[in-house]
Amino acid sequence: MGVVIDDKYFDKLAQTIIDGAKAECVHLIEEGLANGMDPLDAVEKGLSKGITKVGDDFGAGIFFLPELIQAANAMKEGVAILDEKIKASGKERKSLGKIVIGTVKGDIHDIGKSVVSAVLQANGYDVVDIGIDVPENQFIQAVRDNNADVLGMSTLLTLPLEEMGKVIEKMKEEGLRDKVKVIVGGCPVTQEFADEIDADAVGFDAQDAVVKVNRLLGVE
Ligand code: B1M
Repeated sequence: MGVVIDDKYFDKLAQTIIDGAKAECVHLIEEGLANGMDPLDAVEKGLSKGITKVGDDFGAGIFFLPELIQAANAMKEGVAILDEKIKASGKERKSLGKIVIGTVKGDIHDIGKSVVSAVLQANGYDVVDIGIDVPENQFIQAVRDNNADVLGMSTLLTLPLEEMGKVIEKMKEEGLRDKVKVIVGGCPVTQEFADEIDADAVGFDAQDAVVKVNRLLGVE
């Protein structure tokens, strides 16, 4: 009998992240994909649920840094396989626009940003992912070098939030702000904060990022 991809299957996937069980995580992903599992569902209904629980337990002092790192390693390995599938699921078509994306200076979280990159790519955008801990000048340089339509900035940490505002101010000084749309995202980013720093949009998850970018660029 074939494997059934249902909520129970996604719960099992989530549990591999909580357990930091990389090999089991990869096994379940490969088995799921072979049985028709949607790769974005696997991220959102499976892996993300697991890592959110780990994050909550870490915040509550139940889990410590070694467990967080082990869970993140399992998550990263799983997401890498799924990102490739998500990108490949995009239909071949003319690029809808160019997006430079990165995680701001002071922050090394890259999983969410990578998922957002993959989903934007699958939806027809040309994405230049410039990585993590990206300083202001590197964002500006990448926007210029790539003639970007949109700049995307991510952070999961409260302290580096101010970096997003600094990049936007720099864009204004360099005469880039009117030419390039800006979307920000990550768990501490709110609509109020986006308005405050003069960003054009906030993405609350990967699919929402696509909706917002489509809207910013007038894509139907
Ligand atoms: Co860190 N961490 N972490 N961590 N970590 C959080 C963010 C935290 C909330 C955990 C907690 O305390 N409960 C907390 C932040 C507290 C705060 O500042 N408010 C925290 C902390 C404190 C830290 C350290 C400081 C811990 C320490 O060293 N003492 C340290 C930071 C070091 C640094 O960056 N300078 C640290 C380190 C790490 C690891 C390296 C172990 C690992 C990251 C591994 C990696 O990325 N390669 C890690 C992890 C895994 C987490 C949690 C558990 C999960 C993050 C994740 O990958 N989520 C996280 C708790 C949590 O989020 N619940 C936590 C899954 C991912 C798919 O979702 O990233 O939210 P997410 O992305 C989503 C949306 O936010 C949105 O779409 C994505 C897809 O749906 N989105 C965008 C994100 N960016 C977007 C951009 C957009 C649009 C949408 O447009 C451009």
